[in-house]
Amino acid sequence: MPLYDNPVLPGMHPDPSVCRVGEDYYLVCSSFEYFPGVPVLHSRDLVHWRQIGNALDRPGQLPIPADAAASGGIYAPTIRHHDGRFWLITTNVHRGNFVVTAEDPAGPWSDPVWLDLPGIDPDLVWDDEGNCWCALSGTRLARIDPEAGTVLEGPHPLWTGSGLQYPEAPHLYRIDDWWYLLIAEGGTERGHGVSVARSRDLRGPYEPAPHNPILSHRSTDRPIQSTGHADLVRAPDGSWWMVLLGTRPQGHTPRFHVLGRETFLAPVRWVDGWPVVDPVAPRSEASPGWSPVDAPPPRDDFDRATLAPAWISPRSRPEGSWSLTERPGWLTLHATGDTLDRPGHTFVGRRQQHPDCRITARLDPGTARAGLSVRLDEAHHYDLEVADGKARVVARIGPVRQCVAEVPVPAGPVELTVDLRTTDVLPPTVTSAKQAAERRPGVGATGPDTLGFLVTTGSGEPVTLAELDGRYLSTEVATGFTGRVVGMYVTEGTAAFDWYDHRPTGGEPVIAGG
Ligand code: 6LW
Repeated sequence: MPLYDNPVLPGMHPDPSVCRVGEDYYLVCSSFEYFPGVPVLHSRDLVHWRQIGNALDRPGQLPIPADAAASGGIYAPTIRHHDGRFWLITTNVHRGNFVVTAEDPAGPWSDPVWLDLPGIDPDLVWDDEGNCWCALSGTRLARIDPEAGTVLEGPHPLWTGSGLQYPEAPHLYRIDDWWYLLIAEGGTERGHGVSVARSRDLRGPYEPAPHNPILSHRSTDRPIQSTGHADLVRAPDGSWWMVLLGTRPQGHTPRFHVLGRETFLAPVRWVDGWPVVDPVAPRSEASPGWSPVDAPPPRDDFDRATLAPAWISPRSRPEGSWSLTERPGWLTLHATGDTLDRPGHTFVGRRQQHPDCRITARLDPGTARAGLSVRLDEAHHYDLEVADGKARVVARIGPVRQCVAEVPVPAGPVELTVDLRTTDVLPPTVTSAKQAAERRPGVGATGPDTLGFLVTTGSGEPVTLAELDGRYLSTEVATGFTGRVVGMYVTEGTAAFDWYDHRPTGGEPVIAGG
């Protein structure tokens, strides 16, 4: 049997939900303040995924206030296929829960049908009589009309879990005359876990599994942490699988995760009528449906008429702020705000997907101020930018904004590179010459990674401007639900990007004990 590597969706892909139609799986996850929202991915084997669209790709589907805080926006969708249609329910934390539907999961998806039903993490399920039910965090259950957006009954309390904090992320499944209720508990940090209960009656009462949580990596030294917020799916061969979120913290205690919460895959077996999941391994045996897909090319040349679905922008991407036709073969960006420190700027980026990777963009700055930024949010980003004949690195960490390096550059296109390398995470006290010799170069040897910023002009060699400690662009420092996004931006005038190239450079990340 082939082996697969976890995470199956690296980079910020939290709160995964999956459904199967025939041989095809479709997965969605949270997108928070980013536009377009709710990435939709397709796979034939649950291992190899390709993004086929975004469910919320029209501004009218995704009302996010222009000044919304980071980690607002869209939380925790559920995707299901019912009656020949795809149904997706999710929460816009500024407005409430809503349903969108599609014939084709690649889109277009409908406009939202809003529900007057407070709470997060909505689930959708249909009972044997065709009634539609929505479970929510808490957990609670309401009968709804998903086409009209009306609540017909409830919400009733359902199950409060095994006693850990935040019983949330409910999903209900009809399996062998039982209703199974899968939830997350313990909070989305290191205490996260998955618990399950079952009932003959959808409304309950629910009987907890004898061994809850059925999955948690809390208090272990496993490289994958925070495992929780799961969804179950049955493969065509009858095997069961769980998609779930987890993190890969790096560095010395308290350890830092920088890619956000990622999507992992775990096999599920049934013992005495309960799902059993082993701890999530970095590498496991795949399902029989093994079906690799071509990885997307590492370089986007901006030669197509539309932006690939992986490109995201904080809060909105207004018409007129970007163009692929103004200068064919280039992505032209027009400034909408004068700083990355506040919402409202022009930024087009992608999730950082590998702990060790190198990202380069070719920029024609013209007379603009433009560059490449690695961001967690408006208060946590490192920028490599060109303006006024100079390239500079600017670090924004909390209340501090500092230019840390500056070099003159000739007029004309430049290549901007961010080289992200996981750092040596030996304990701060080096106890042997061997340990000292093994220590890899880099500042912040106890942080998760080091970010090198390089500029290349003409046919010259790359010049390193700065090497910065990655811990300040981690969730542990910035707080929130998102991971790093690396993107092109302009904060003054108009600039054009010829291509953007991102490729993994490392082997397995170096993992330290706490
Ligand atoms: C989501 C909740 C959670 O709504 O984090 O890990 C929240 N689980 O279920 C945001 O992603």
